[in-house]
Amino acid sequence: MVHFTAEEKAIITNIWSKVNVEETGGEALGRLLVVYPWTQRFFDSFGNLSSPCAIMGNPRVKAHGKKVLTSFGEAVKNMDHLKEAFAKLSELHCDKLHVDPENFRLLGNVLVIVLAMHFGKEFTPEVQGAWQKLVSAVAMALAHKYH
Ligand code: HEG
Repeated sequence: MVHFTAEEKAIITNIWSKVNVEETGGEALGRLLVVYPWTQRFFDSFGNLSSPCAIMGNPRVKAHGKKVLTSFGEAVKNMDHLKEAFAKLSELHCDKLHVDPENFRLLGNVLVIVLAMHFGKEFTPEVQGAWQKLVSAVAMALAHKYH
């Protein structure tokens, strides 16, 4: 079980309180699909994903990115029991959606990059470290129920 210090929790909560889940969620999912194009295979019902511009402007990518990042917000509220918080979603991604858990790590890394772009100087090495730790722990929690 990953342990977060009081300082890491404060850093994560502070940044999260300033995140626009719609904007950042869409941007993170869009960038995932652009940078790792094989991840598009899960979203073939989403319409036009033919170019970076099409992906970043696709309303269904934006909507799903918002849904994913909203759900990620549960991690911020449940840092002491991520496995329990994401158990149901882990089962869903494994049994129904068949998403390879490596994709959770990729999305987490993209999210850290998007946050760094948004927050600029405020995204100090301490902030980066705390967020990297959270996205890695969420990826582990989402992979936990895979069999
Ligand atoms: Mg997943 C659905 C959360 C990463 C592919 N994802 C969902 C849903 C949630 C969610 C809340 C809706 C579940 C429902 O309908 O009950 N996803 C979620 C989180 C993360 C994540 C929190 C990582 C932080 N998802 C993820 C990744 C992929 C993926 C990396 C694939 C590359 N998710 C995926 C697909 C669906 C969901 C294909 C179904 C989309 C649909 O058809 O509506």
